[in-house]
Amino acid sequence: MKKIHFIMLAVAAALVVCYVFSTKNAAKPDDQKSCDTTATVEVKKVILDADVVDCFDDGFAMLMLEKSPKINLLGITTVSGNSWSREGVASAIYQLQSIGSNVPVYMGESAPFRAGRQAGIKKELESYGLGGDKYVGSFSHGEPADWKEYFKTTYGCEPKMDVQKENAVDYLIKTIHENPNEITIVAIGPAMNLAKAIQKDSSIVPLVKEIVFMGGAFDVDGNTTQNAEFNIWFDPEASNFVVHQPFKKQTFFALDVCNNVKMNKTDFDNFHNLIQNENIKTIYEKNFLTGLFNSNPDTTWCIWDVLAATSVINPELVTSADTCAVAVDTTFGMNYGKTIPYRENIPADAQKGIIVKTINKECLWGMLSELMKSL
Ligand SMILES: [Ca+2]
Repeated sequence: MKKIHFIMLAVAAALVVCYVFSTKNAAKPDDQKSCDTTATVEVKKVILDADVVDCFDDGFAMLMLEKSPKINLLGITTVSGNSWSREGVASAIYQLQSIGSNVPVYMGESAPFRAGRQAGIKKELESYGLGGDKYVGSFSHGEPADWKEYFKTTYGCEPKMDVQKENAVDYLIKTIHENPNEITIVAIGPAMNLAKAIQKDSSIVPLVKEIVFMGGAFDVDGNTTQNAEFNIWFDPEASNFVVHQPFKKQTFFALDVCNNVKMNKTDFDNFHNLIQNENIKTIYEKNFLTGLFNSNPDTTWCIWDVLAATSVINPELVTSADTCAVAVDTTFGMNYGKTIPYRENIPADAQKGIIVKTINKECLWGMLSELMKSL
């Protein structure tokens, strides 16, 4: 009898496994068919650490990871950068609930490590910026006192889910320990959450499978100051601390590759036509890119974070990369936030980083089109 019970139990378990597997794959279309030759689907566990905004570029990076059958998106941790951390919570929750997702959202760090940064930002840019009134992300305005009020004001409705009670730093530590050597961190905002988590518990570093950054400008000019890219510039101290950690693998989608993958008005309009989801379509239309392309149809725009997300989903997207030791200049001045590639005379404490140089653009645009259709 016991043997029969065991066989019945085993058959039932196998059926459940088959059902779960087939349901997951049936629910999510194969969004990389055109450029994916991998026969076996390895489902990666991912935490997305982001300064979330609606649509391009963080928003679509998040939606791509959520929709991909190759990714198990465990959670979103918000951090200030493009948006304040509280604004990012609202944006993430709105976009996720719009596609029927309940991926949990954890509120993260607001302030960069250097005290008084926001108060002195005007003077800083006058001294070290590119000239004129340049983009400073959330430094341009005050942080809302309450994410729910911001949500209601911004989207005109109530959020369908709450932010998690646990903060982003503790969530990162707990989840990495619970999934040793399995977590890929996709870090597409400033590095405060990661730096704080490592400061609190450095034993998580060797347990991370891989960390993938959108950030830096290694062998090209910056986009916020002459030498610094925005994500790194927002908190150079946090970034420098994080890139010096002995991760198994750290990969950078820096301006070196992002500058060469630009969206034009035709791309933007094509994506607009593909989106069926009304909520996503509305925020897509409200995105500043609509005004930008309408006023200047010949302009082009980078899609930074989307490169990191698509390449985590499909690593074959990367067609060339350079490996060298990396660091961030934390000297307050012209080079504050500059990412440094060391190819000789390498400092003893510097870690290796993979700096992506080129990607398969055709494949990337195909993945984006598939995402728009699937929303
Ligand atoms: Ca970002």
